Amino acid sequence: MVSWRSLRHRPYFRSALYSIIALACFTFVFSWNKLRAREWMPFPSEVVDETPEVWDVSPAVWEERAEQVKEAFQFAYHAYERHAMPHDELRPVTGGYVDNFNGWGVSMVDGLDTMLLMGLKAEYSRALPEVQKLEFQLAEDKVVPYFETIIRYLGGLLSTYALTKDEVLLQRADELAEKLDPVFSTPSGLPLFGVNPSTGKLEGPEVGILAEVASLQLEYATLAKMTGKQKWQDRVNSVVRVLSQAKVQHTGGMLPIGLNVTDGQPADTHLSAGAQADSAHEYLLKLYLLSGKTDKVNLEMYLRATTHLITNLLYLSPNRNLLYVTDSTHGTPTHVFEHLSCFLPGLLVLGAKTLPLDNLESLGIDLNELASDFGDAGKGYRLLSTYNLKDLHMWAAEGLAQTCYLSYADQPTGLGPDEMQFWTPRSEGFPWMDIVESWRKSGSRGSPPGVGVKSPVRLTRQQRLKGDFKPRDYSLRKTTYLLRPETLESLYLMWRFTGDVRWRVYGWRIFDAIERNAKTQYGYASVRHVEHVATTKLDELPSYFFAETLKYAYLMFRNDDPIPLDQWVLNTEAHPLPIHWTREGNNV
Ligand code: DMJ
Repeated sequence: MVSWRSLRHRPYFRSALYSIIALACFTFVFSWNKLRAREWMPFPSEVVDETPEVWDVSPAVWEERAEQVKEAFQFAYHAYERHAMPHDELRPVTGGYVDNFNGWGVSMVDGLDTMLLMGLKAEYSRALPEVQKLEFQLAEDKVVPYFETIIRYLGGLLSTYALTKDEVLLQRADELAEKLDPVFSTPSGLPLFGVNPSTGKLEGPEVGILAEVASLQLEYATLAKMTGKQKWQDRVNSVVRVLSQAKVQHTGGMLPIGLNVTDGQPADTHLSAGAQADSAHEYLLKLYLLSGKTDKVNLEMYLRATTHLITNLLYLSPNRNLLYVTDSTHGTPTHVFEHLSCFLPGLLVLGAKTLPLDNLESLGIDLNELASDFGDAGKGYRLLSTYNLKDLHMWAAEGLAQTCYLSYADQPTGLGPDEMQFWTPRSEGFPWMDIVESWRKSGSRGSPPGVGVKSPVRLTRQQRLKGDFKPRDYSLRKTTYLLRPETLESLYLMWRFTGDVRWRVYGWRIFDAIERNAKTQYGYASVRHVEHVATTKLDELPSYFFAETLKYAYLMFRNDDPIPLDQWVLNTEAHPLPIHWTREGNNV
């Protein structure tokens, strides 16, 4: 046996021991520095510089930025083609794939129109034969999630058909709608959660989710126009009829999240602009626009939803006066602000710039009459009818877009969290309209409350460790950045409609933060914690990154406007659908 005493005097053993100690010291110092870097990494200087000169860059620079977005698309999409196609999504950390939306190649179909807008003809030509092969089959024990399939697959096929007139796209769209059609076999005509396209087996609860049962109308109205089939328009009409007959007096005219698919009536009082509700509100305005501004039923529902939302779900934070939108149950707000809700400023600016909100009489609409049988729940309508509604919607859009941007700029990574919990020193919070009212009564001096340029606030390491969120007015409820598009979507719409370069610059900073913090060997990945600069990447690259996130960034930085918003309506997955459909027009 060799003893420790004899071993430690042997020269080779000593050098091995010294090497191990050196290696351990190095590893310790390296990890310590990495840990410290997590907290102390300096902010990129551009994030804090708010001087107009920084905003004022030449058109050539914007063109170059659009090119960078296109390169980002190519980088990730080529990796998807190499490692994941024809499966659904690429795993951007390991280079694997996942089938989470039926296994029909959702990233490809969701990304088709973005390729075309970016002029990526080679990628499009490689994708088209794959579309040709689609059969929409599924194992017998599974069901297609109807809503996600409509907004991603059907939306993607229809918009791409509108841009190219490649017949195979319309054929596939029509086949897909046929295979999913059994979902409408409910007494109300609202769709069920899912169906097996081969067997017709249905699945879904009695109480459906608002966003899932009421976000198909744009796609089906377009399919009806393109195929000439009345059947698809009938599907739209049933859903619109149910929504317009739902008893919403107790919820101030806003549809709650739970809708019973048998009788079409509200099943709860949970009101939200975020998860499970978002696109249902969005489609009310967009259906009016898609109809060439003739469909008054949807317009009136939009006015009701936004009136209740503005008077009951918008709040100001106590220190920074950040405007945010929250959800509520039985009228009690949670003060949670979701990334998903950041589509709302974009929707409000779209409405404010396309509707005669300051002259609703020209359309024969009286805001008060929309709530004539609401009793006390109608008081918000009476208040808003004393305002210039166009101004009010614009203020809300501007304040919310600023908060959505700050939710990114406040973080060391420059990426925004999935959910924030706003802090309020009194349980009822600070309803925005109360403060707007006081501001008006005291002479409307300065910017309206919550509106205007605000600086980011970074917590110190000490504050973060202590959980002291008061300087920022919120804590992070979900720390992930899931490559979501909503903030870029709103910044794009704010920029297109106001021409204020500030929104475009904010968009550029967000894209830059994605580039710096979410890029992997194979593409871009969701990020686990937006406060950790040495980011931990999650092995997921959702298809909406191709359909929406990169599309909005690209359209915002391009100097021309290939999708003019008086001719196109974007579905909730950013697929452009033509307002005036002709087989001959609309090509890019
Ligand atoms: C997208 O799939 C759609 O925008 C949908 O309406 C909700 N959000 C996701 C992306 O965050």
